[in-house]
Amino acid sequence: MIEPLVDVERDFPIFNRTINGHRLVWLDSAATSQKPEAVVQAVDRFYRESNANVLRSVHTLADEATTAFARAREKVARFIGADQAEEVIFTRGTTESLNLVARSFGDMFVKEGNEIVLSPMEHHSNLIPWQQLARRTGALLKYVDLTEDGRITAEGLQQVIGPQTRVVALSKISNVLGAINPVEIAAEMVHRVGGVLVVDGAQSVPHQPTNVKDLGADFLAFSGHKMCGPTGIGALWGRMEWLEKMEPVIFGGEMISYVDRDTATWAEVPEKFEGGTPNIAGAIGLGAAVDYLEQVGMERISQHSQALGERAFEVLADIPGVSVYGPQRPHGAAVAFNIEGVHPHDVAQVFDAQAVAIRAGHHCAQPLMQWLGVGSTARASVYLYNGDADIDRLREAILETKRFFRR
Ligand code: 7TS
Repeated sequence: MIEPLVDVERDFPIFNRTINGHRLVWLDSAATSQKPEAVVQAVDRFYRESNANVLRSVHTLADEATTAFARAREKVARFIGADQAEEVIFTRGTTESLNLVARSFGDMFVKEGNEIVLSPMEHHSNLIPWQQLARRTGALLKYVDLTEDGRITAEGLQQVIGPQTRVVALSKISNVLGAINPVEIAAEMVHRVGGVLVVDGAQSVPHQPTNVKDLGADFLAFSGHKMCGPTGIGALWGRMEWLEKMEPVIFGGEMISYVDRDTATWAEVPEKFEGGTPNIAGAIGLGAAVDYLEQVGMERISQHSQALGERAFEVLADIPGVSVYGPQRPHGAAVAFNIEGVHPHDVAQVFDAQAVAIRAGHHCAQPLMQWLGVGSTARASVYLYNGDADIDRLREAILETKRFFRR
């Protein structure tokens, strides 16, 4: 039996409600995770007790807010194995982080004729910023071939990484296929030719222990809301040697050193990249989420997500008329599937009547849908509050859907 890793009703207020008369089964954590009481309270407490802007004023509340904001950055840095807290830039999330790298690093260091290596399983937020960079610079996009079951291999990477490669941008874990990608191998290859590795950690940072040095990444992007934190906060980690060289992309308050009528100079990293009032409460909430995940233990979460993802894969693959996508093992927390003859949106709707929340659609990965040869899929995704009982409910929901559409 795989049990949830936490006391679900005590830690997560949302699981105390029912939907359509049933206990909620949240199988949509790849879209966003539910929030523990500790995170809700940290945000609430900030607004009730310490609300002030950061880095600006000298009064007591400003000092408290600034200290709490700085502590949140330190927690996030430690959580991903960064050498210095300053290497963590707070952003709105993965999308903004990846746009920042493509705009800033990309416009400075990627030239006409250079190559940007991607995979067909990337989320649109790790595709379109690179497409746009290619259009601005005349660089070329190259895609690594996937194996039949949707894996990236060293051989595949070898074929596309070459002397012109400046950027390799890959997700560590796919939000659709549940594939766990060998980005560490890509790091070695791209560094040999003088390029950088950008890792989209949106689905991996919530589920695995992360150490940016072990990944070999130059940049790592992730979102707070998929790891028990609030929405609207995330981070870009980058190697300081790059961040120091890079130009900001948002100009305004708090990102400058000196301004006169015609010119301006920039503040140090990370403030240089954080123009404007940041999401202070969000950052503090993300710090609380990091504390919560560390209390449970990232190693345990990793084993749990993978075991439950693989269990879901097996259970679904066993049901006649159900196709499951991606590698069987190892398989991450997201499992995409289709029921023969039923549109994924109809699947999700029948599921909702039973309070089983899944996502249906292209999952912001249309090139992957094209690769799979489908228009869309249903997707169940698990996290630390799910267990076998939820997979049973998933199975029942599929059987019910099949009965419903046979009628
Ligand atoms: N990269 C990956 C791999 C993702 O799964 C997502 C969000 C993003 C980037 C973008 O993250 P954001 O926080 O900036 O939006 N993925 C999903 C999903 O699978 N369903 O909804 C959002």
